[in-house]
Amino acid sequence: MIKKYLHIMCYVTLGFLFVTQTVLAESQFQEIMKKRGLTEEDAIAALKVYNPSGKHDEYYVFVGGGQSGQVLVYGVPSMRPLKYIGVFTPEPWQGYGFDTDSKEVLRQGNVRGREINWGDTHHPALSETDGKYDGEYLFINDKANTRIAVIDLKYFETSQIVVNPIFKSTHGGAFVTPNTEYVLDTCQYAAPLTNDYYPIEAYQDVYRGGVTFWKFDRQKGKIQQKESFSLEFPPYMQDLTDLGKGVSEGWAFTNSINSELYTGGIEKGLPPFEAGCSRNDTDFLHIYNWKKLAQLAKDDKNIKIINGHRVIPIDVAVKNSVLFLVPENKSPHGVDVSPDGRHIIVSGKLDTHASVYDFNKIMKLIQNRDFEGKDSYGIPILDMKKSLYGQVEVGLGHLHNTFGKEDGTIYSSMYVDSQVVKWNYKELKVIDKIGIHYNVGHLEAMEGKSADPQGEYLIAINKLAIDRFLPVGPLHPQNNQLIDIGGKKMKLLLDMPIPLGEPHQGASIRASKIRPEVRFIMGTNSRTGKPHVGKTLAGQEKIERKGNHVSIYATVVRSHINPERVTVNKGDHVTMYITNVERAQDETHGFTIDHYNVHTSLEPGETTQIDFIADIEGVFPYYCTEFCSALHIEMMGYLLVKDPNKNYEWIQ
Ligand code: K7E
Ligand code: RUQ
Ligand code: CUA
Repeated sequence: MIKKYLHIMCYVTLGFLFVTQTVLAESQFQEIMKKRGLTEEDAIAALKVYNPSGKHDEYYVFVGGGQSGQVLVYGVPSMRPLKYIGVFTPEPWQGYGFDTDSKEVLRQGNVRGREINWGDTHHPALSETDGKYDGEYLFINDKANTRIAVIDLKYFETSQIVVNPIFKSTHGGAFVTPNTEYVLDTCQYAAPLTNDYYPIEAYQDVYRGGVTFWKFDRQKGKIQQKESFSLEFPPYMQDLTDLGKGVSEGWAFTNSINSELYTGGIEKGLPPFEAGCSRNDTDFLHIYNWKKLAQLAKDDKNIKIINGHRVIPIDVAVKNSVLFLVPENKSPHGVDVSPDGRHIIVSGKLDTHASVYDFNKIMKLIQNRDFEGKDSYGIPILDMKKSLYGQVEVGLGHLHNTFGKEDGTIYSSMYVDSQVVKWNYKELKVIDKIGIHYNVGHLEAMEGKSADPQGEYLIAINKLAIDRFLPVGPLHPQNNQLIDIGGKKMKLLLDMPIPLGEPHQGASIRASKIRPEVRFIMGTNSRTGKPHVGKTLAGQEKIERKGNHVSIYATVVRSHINPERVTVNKGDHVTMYITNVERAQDETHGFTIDHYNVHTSLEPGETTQIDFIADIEGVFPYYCTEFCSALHIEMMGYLLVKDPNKNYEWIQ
């Protein structure tokens, strides 16, 4: 009995404590909200995105860094930035472009002999297995210089850059096939596929567009240029692409602008380009079978070699029934295949309607050879009405799409209306709209372009920020907005300024799918993933001279650079191999030699190489650039460069 009584007393006391605590917390909440001018809705949004110290995010998001030529990685829902990955542009912190190993990667991106030190990154694509993200690799395009880069997500570093051998402009990349057999990049502005000059009058006859299929070898983690090929398209201005999956696996879809084949000519009194290229009511969606094209490309009789690259001409593709066109509303932008592969959604920038094509209907027309006619290059054109599943009025300036978790859910960006519109492409009806700040481009629901969308959150990747942040002069940061899509109505949660460049597409992936290394196997060249030729363990440090080539095998460890003196002759070629022999997580050292424009980052276990000609005489301190211990400032040494033909007073 007494025991029971005690129990009850206990509950009463606990309950009382709980209530007083809640009241206390509530009054504290009220006070903070009042002080900061927050509404209840703001406070709920804050709770949804806040990570206390040490708590990790649920998703990674990779966004193209636009004109920075880099990739930005941040976490969702906190929107905290995690990394800039140097891709097409030197990135000094990571030593990218300042040590020999990374320069080798960056210089793979030389275009026609020219060193290029920037890029315009638009569309990151995650590697896929059965259309689902597997977290192994990331690919990204450079619109400005027709390149694709491979990023190894073991290290979050760029491991390869390839340059398009035939196109002079690309935009529709990177997009991957459902098992990452190929990375696609489509042409944008047509030009001769050879590197020769042809006047603009040769546009219809000689200028061409197309799509490049970069063969990816997952084991090697590299694009295999020799096994890659392209398909030639007419000189319509190709834009974005998506790959079929599920029922449509094997097919790919690329939309285009300028079915008029207009080339402009204001100087001749013709209408400006943008007016001339949008006179027709429709443009063309290209439909092609990449699996069959890959077979065709293996046989020499189906291809022509242009700039050493295998190209399937339009007529070969037509003869083999692997290339078709279907009209689409004029000047489209995004094309997106539904998670099950059955529906193909085309955004019409100049039309308030989104078009939903039915893959089954398209296949039926192709099987029955039920064509409306041919374009001037002989490509069969399917009837638009017969190919459509339906159309929905979504709004103005429809650019891009991403898919939600529930069946048929799709989110579309309205650039002109500054809205994200949630609608159902199966039921063909609009469900919800939310205002965006401002002028949204791409948008990304979690894993929203994979075969297995996760819903939960959506990021609106906006073109204008205007008044959203503290002003920093006329060039505003970009604004990525996080939206809660877990409930019935979309709710805006958070704005994130991006001060790097204009992100276009984002690619998101559940955090548990990415398993990066925290250290390298001792002596690894991070750019190749293989043991570095200059791997040096503690006790193996040495300086070797062969003629005028001096090789230094160095180690760094808290708080010492070994060797701490290096004397060379003016004009010597110096190769310095440095190994960070630390095992502790995050014990990174940096290394630079003053005035020699070299820098490298050495993460635990990594070996990097620096090369330079010691062409300036004098005394050059070198030091560790990363605050690594209480004796970090002491982590230094000297490079001494002397002229062998001079007599120095101080030498005895
Ligand atoms: Cu719309 Cu390059 Cu995908 Cu930008 S593109 S927004
Ligand atoms: S040293 S802690 Cu320049 Cu003060 Cu960095
Ligand atoms: Cu090593 Cu500072």
